[in-house]
This record gives sequence, structure tokens and C-alpha cells, in this order.
Amino acid sequence: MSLKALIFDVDGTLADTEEAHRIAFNTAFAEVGLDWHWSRPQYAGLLLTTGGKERIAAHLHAQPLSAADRTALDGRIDEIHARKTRHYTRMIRGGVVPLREGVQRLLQEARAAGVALAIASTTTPAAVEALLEVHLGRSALGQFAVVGAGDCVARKKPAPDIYRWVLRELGAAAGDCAALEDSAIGLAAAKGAGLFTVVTPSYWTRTEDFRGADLVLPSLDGTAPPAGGAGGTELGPGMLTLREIGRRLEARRHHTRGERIHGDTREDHHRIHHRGPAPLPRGDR
Ligand code: XBP
Ligand code: MG
Repeated sequence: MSLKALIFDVDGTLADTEEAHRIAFNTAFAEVGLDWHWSRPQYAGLLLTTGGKERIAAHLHAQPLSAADRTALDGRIDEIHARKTRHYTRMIRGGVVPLREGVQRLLQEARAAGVALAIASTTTPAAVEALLEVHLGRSALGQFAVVGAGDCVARKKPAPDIYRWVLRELGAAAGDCAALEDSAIGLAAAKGAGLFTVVTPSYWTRTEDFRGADLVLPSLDGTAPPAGGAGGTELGPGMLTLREIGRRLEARRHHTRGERIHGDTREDHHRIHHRGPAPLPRGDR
């Protein structure tokens, strides 16, 4: 198998964490005496600004404040965000957010096959660490060859920079790796870096447009609605195995080289014409 690495997004992909992020932001706001409270619908809009500090700044700049108040609050963003991160990591380490279906299994398959694991996230490193350690044990970080998170690149997703940074650190070519994402923003970032991309939409992203993804599944185990999602979308049946990712990566490589001259592959046909995933082979269901 020429698949060298699986690169995972964190929020929404490994676990449906955004509700915990939202609660942590609101707790931090209350703690510093701000009367801000982000409702779920408001937070859904704020997710379009990636990165917690950037999200606070976006909200701040939309408030009707005097220039002096705005400048004063601007100077406190790092402190407010640090408080938010403390609340968030405490919640996550308490185990309140489970990993999504199929994540443990796919990580295990990759470890067994010697396929490298990596992280490409917008989130603060401490938040990534908390999630990985509570579910994969204290040695969790050691299982990942590269952890790209937070401010290790200046431009966050949808810019491809974090994926390019991870690929550089891995010493791998985009064509030998697959990205796993949950959002249209993450998909744009992974595709911008030239990666084969699997999307498992989360509660917050389930209505987004995933055209351009190589594969869209309700979860890595294919059957469950997005964790925490009310009536999540069933996009297709079937478990996504490491072998199947490798097979599709290989097929895409041949397709790109023009070796497939008889029109769309079966999966391309489904993606283009039905905007859903192609059925998985029987053995992998
Ligand atoms: C998702 C995000 C993050 C979190 C907040 O990132 O947009 O910014 O909502 O995290 P991804 P921080 O899906 O790429 O993991 O407050 O720690 O920045
Ligand atoms: Mg995400």
C-alpha cells in the first residue's frame, strides 16, 4: 500500500467537540465580567472564523463599542482565550466528549499497518493533547508522528498552510497521504494542499457543501449519525477501512495520471451525480 500517513483534523472529526468549546467560551466571558453569551445558532455562524482567539476578535469587532473599549478588550483576548482553554481542557479531560464512531478502530488499523498518524488542527495544542490523552492514554501524543495545531502556521484553515506544514514535517508527498475532515473549511484546506480527503460531517457542519471531497460518510463506521447531532444525515452505508482508503488513493493516482480513460470511476460517478459516497465494497461493510 502506498498510503504513508493519515492526517486527522480534531474538532468535529476525532470528536464532536464544538459544544464543549462553546460552553468554555461562555464560561470565560462570564468569568471576566463580559455579558457575552454565544447561543448555538450564533456559534454556528462564528465557526466560520477558525481559531478561538480569532473567533473572539471577530465577535468583538462586531460589537457597538467605543474605540477605547474595543482597544482595551482587544488587549485581553489572549487572557480570555487562556481561561477558555483551561475550562475546555478540564471538561475534555473529564471525558464528557467521546471519540466519534470508528476513530479508535481506524487509528488501530493504521498503527498495525505502520501507516503514520498526524494531526492538522486549528485548535490550541493543549486542547488537542487533552482529547488525545483522555481517550488514547498518557502516551497518546507519541502515537502521532506530527501534531500541527494552533499558531504553528499564521494563516489558519481554510488556508492549506497547516496541511502543508504537516506534510513537510512528515517528509511525505500529498499524493501518499489522506486527510480526514468534518467541515467545508477543513475540506478546502486539505484540498488546497492536494490531499485525498474523507469528510465525516459533524453536528455543526452537516448541512455544508462537500463537493470536491473524495468521500463523504456519516461517520468512519458509516452507520451512525454525527455524534450529538439531532437526526444527523445518512449519506451512505459501510465502514471505512484503512485498506479502502489506500485503494481509493491508488485509484485516484491512476485516474489523475490519465490511466483511466473510460470515464468516471464508480466513486466519482456517485460523488458528482449524487453528492454522496460511493457504496463501499461488500467485504468492508
Ligand atoms: C476547529 C476550530 C477551533 C475551535 C476552537 O478547528 O475552529 O478553533 O473551535 O479552538 P479544527 P481554540 O476543526 O481545525 O480542529 O479555542 O483552541 O482555538
Ligand atoms: Mg473540524
